[in-house]
Amino acid sequence: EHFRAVYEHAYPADELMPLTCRGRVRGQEPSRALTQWVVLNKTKEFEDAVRKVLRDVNLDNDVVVSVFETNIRVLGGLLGGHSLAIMLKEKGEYMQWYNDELLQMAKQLGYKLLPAFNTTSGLPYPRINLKFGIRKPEARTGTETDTCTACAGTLILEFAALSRFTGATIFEEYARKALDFLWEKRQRSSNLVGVTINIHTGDWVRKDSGVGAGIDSYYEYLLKAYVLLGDDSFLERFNTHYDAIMRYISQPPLLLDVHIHKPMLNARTWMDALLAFFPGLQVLKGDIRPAIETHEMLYQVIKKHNFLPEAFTTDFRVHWAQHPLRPEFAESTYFLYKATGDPYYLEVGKTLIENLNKYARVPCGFAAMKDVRTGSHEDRMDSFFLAEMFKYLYLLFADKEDIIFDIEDYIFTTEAHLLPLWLSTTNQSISKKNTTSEYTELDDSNFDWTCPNTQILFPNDPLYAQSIREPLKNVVDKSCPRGIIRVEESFRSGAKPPLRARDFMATNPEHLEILKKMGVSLIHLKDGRVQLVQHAIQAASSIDAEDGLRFMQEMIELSSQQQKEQQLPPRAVQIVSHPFFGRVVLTAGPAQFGLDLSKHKETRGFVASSKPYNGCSELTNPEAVMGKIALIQRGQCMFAEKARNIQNAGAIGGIVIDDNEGSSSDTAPLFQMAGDGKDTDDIKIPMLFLFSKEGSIILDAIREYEEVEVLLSDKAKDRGKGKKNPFNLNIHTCSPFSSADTRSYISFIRNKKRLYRVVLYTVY
Ligand code: DMJ
Repeated sequence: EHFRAVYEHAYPADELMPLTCRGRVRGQEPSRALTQWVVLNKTKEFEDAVRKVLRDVNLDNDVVVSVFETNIRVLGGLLGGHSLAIMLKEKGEYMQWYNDELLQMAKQLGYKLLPAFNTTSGLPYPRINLKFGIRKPEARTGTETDTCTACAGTLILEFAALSRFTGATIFEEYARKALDFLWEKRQRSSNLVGVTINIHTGDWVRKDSGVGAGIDSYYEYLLKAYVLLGDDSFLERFNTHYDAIMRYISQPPLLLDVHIHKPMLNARTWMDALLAFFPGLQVLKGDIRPAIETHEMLYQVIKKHNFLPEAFTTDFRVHWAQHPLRPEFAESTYFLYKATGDPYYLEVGKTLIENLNKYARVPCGFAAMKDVRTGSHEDRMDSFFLAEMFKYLYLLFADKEDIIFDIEDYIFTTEAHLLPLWLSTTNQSISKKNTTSEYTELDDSNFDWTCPNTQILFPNDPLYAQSIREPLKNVVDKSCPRGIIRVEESFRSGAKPPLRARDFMATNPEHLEILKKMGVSLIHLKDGRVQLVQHAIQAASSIDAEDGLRFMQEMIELSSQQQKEQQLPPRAVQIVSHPFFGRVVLTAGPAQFGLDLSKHKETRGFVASSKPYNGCSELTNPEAVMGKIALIQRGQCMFAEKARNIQNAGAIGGIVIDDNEGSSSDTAPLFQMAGDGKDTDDIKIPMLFLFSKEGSIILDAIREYEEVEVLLSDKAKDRGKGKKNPFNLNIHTCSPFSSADTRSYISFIRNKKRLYRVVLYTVY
């Protein structure tokens, strides 16, 4: 149904904008959702989709694209489409007319990407112009110096497949060269790689290292390159990195970023949503226990916030509130189900589907969550939602006979396109001979479990996975990490540290001396923040170590207080009339005056534009806004003045819409509408602010449906089923301590500029 919606409302644009039911155009690239039709057993639809792509797609557009995204989404989509097209053709019923046209298109695209590799390192430039290539004036790209590790290290599957399908070896050679370079540049003592690297010098630009954003699929492609191409050197590299990941980054059930040079040092106190793919990769590696643990932790975060927030803290609070419908968790759920056969993972999948239907479904598709706390939406549905999320969820519940081919004969690319495993024996002219292995013998001690089989892994123990999950049952909601208990105990004495957190100055040498004595080290982060890490064993004495713990605890409290002060509570405008029925939720900014929606019941009403539209003088259409929620344009007078004018005209609420065309809460920070410096107690109605992009969704709705009813609230309410509001925001009281006994850390904001910027946003 939703693939059809894409074709109906968006085609030939790349993606559907699900709130406005329009196509999102970024250049006429091929449809990125080809392979799904075959997996869903919609062979006829696949055939039609291929014809459409061949008829409508033009790769010669003057558009600057990401080499990484174009590779995984477009090239991978074409190659996956080709793989399934030839499989169907061979079966003799469908695609009989097919003559490698998708492959020819893939080859054309492959050649268009090659100029990006024109660097001394062999690492590709991050962006390329599909028509003009790179570094020419009209290309508008080619001056970049850095790229991310995943950007340079996620090419080998598609590029090798292209080489092996066509016999043109250059693609595989280039992808191998980039991988060889990254391998050479790994930090030799930790065997970890950083997040970004200079493509000319090979220096690490960001020296933090995790398994999420910026690195994720580099690791995935090393292991999958081994599976697809059968080349041991990829497995050796993967295993070396994997050991390092398990030693430093994996702190079960958490996966925490560290510094490549000092891998015992955590680089952050939060995790990003992209790392949710990692349990799936661990299944492929055969390391099931930590996969079950991390997956369970992630599932509890999802149960708490309905979706995996883009980033969440070590005590499972929201760090970045958006959720662009990422598929990684569904992917890991699918692989864990395949590995364990435990029906628990079907229940997990069911919850994912229920939450998608309940919170993300909108009239034209599924909308990304702008803020999981308020339930507000963004007008986007990324192609990975169709290519990956739908596919993994479908496959999770599919029986073998539901799929018309044997999926075990294929490998999933990072975008879940399918490449056939028989490629390993085809056109292998550039495989092993170009790679030099540092190993004489392959360390495969942990590799006997490849393609996990429940019989081998946990014979006669159907409760194996459950027994690993059980101790983690309350990890998110009820239990605090162990470290905090020690601190609380030490606090019972009431003693105070020799240096109080609130007095601490990072530039005061005496303070630094005290810190050192307490075993606390201080790191200045590039973004202006300061990170404190305590190693109790580095303290001068056990008493100093205890003082250090007290100091850290104070600092944590101070930091979370500061964060709370800076946080802008977003509000929600929900369109509740036909055909939206509460399914479209827009992120809104609050006002420092008028009815506080976090304390009062929501306000519901039909909307009406005020006249004058800026609301800066007495309204000339009071009869139109009476008893309604007035729409007013930003500008020309104070927000409070607008509020008074619409209130006097009898409005029950107001929505101020930004006058800066194109502004959006996707790109601009939300702010609170300030009063006018005088007493604003006379303003009794609720006032919310929408950026222009969100505002135009309401204005468009009025144009189309005339009568538009909205709900102003602090978070989206249940969609008319009379149930309690499903968007619970649980405030967790644990502090972000590491569970390691001797280590605690905190990263806090002491950058006055940032504070000042936030203050600035709150004034009119
Ligand atoms: C996908 O495009 C790919 O899986 C990529 O490797 C990282 N994640 C996105 C979707 O979240």
